[in-house]
Amino acid sequence: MMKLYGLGPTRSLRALWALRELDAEFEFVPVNLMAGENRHPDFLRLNPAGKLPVLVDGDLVLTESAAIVMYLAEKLGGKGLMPRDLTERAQAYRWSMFAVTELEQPLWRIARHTFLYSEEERLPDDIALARKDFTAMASILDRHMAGREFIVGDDMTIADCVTAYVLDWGDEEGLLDGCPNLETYIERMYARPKAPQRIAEAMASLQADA
Ligand SMILES: N[C@@H](CCC(=O)N[C@@H](CS)C(=O)NCC(=O)O)C(=O)O
Repeated sequence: MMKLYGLGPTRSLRALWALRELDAEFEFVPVNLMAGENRHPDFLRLNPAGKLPVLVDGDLVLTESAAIVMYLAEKLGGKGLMPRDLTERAQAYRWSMFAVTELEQPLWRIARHTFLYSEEERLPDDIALARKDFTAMASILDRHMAGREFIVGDDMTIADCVTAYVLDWGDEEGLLDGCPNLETYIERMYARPKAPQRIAEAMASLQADA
């Protein structure tokens, strides 16, 4: 059975979303980042970068949340998420890349300069720039979403799995105020019966378990 190594409010939510939408059988293996379990030699053998999520499927050990979503959609093809039409598939790749490079990177910079780097390393000015970068790119997607239910075509695709999570993250940062289409899009996506927890909810359950 496939194993997903992850933890509540992390990018493992993306992989979890794809597994659930595709009705895949899998075991969820929690990795406690706060306890440093991601630095244990056994985990580093799976991902030398010490990051979550990791998917293990037989001999395949796959890192990178977006790649995991794409792999699952290919592997369980026929169950959805990967458009059959080449042009639509190209658009699904395009928007997935847009999410990880244009939307996620500024959010990552905000996280790094807010709490991940040591206090001496943090650059408050970069937070302001990153907020501006995110907002500019989010407005591009907001315009694209006018009149659309999903990012590509008429059904949920990999692009939605990869992007809805990052928009929820942007929403946590209060950066979606000027993007009404994206606000309704994430509400709609997370109302799906197989959607994973939202970041705030996953964070709250993690704190309750601690
Ligand atoms: N590009 C990677 C990023 C993975 C990543 O940074 N994961 C975070 C949690 S969201 C992590 O495991 N951080 C632990 C660390 O960096 O020590 C992906 O999308 O999978």
